Amino acid sequence: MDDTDTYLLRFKGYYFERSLVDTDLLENLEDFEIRDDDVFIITYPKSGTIWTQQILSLIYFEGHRNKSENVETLTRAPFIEYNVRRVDFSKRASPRIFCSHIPYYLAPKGLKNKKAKIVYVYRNPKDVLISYYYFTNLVVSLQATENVEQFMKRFLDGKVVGSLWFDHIRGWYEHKHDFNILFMKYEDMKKDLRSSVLKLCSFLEKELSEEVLDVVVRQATFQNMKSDPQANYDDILKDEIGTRTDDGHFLRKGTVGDWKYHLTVEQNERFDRVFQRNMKDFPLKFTWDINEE
Ligand code: PPS
Repeated sequence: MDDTDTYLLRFKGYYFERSLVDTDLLENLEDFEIRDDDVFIITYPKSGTIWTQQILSLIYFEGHRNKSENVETLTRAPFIEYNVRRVDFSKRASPRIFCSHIPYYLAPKGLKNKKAKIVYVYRNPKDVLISYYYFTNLVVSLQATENVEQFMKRFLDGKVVGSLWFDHIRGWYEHKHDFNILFMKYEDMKKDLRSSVLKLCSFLEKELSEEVLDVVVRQATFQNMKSDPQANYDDILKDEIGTRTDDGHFLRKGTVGDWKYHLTVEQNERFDRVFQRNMKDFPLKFTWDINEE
């Protein structure tokens, strides 16, 4: 473990959130016991993690859909590295859903037998940047910055939880053949949630009736999640993570292209140059604007 930062903990070249990370788990991550029917949601921060947690919780658990069980998505689909509730994962019933921001090279080796499934959700990095800027200013466990410029420098230096966005997505994509992995794009989910849920169901080998599918789609919209205490993380934010102000939310805006209201022309061009340098020849295409085809 490297001790260089108040907010960040560097482990094997990757930054974790210091105050929340389970360091024992990190040391033993490679040997974390994987079951064949485990499902992992893997993301770079601010790319649609809690949205996907909610979708999978709705797909898998009837008690989540009809709210007969009062269980939050974080309990249905806990982070492995941020096990804030100190759950004994080995005692969880199957199928287990987990989520994580880990890079491909820290993945438990049991994921490489390609039985357990991974859903990797990605989002255009300019929206990630803006979402992350607001989030780091909101939660006490992350370092605040004075303006977008300051945060953008950190982000492009990879001096944030999740390290460099470019490395995260490239790493997982270029090693996709080592895993049983589906790539989902945030903007596609936004554009057509129903088709995205169907795509997920097909990968997860879950067949839902039309009525159940309707319920999943309805309960996974931004508006419904925002007002749903089971899904919106508001209590977790307030009681377990801690915020600097009272008016911030995990579910902030949930749109595509918010970066246009925040980046100056110069910042945008600078971002584009770094993006081109890092992502040229990268096969996945990104959606920067909701009006794009
Ligand atoms: S975290 O902290 O890494 O777990 O954050 P993460 O959940 O990955 O990302 C948070 C952003 O996802 C948006 N979000 C949604 N967008 C559209 N529809 C739904 N249902 C939804 N749920 C969460 C959330 O609003 C954050 O994006 P911003 O742009 O900040 O609003």
